[in-house]
Amino acid sequence: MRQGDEAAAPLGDASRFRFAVVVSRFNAFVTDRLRDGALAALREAGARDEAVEVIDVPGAFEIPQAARAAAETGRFDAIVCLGCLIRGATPHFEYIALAAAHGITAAAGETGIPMTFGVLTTETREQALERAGDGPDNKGREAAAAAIDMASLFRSLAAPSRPPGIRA
Ligand code: INI
Repeated sequence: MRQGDEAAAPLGDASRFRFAVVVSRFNAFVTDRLRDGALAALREAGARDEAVEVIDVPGAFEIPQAARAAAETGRFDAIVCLGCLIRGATPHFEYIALAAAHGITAAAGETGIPMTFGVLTTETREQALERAGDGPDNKGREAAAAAIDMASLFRSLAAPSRPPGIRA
């Protein structure tokens, strides 16, 4: 079974965590839908409304800067990064896509706050919209689900005593 064929994986418990959702306004006809998918997943997983903060940035290039600044506040357990690059309309597609991916990776590594990647890179508008629909394949939802899992993992890794044995 390929990823994306199955029904939505069950969401973890988000009730004990705080999240930032960093959203690029560029291609907002897609990123609004990614944001809505992410917020719906967090709510469904039990996150309190006051524990979720949406941070808008102009474009995907600015996502890592805002994600890093959010992480440095110490207010968040995980950060969901959402954006959309469409190759046909973007001569410097590769530069921005790489800057976003590398920047988010570096920001997560250097701040110690998990960040998840919901930045679409597609050839066409249609492909982007397919990944931002109402169903389980919404990439904003997927990024939120990963953020819940990572927040939970980091909380358990930070716990002073952990039972011995192999973790799945
Ligand atoms: N930003 C995006 O998020 N997606 C795009 O497709 C895009 N295009 O087409 O250029 C884009 N550009 C803006 C960029 O991210 C910065 O906001 C801009 O260069 C200012 O720093």
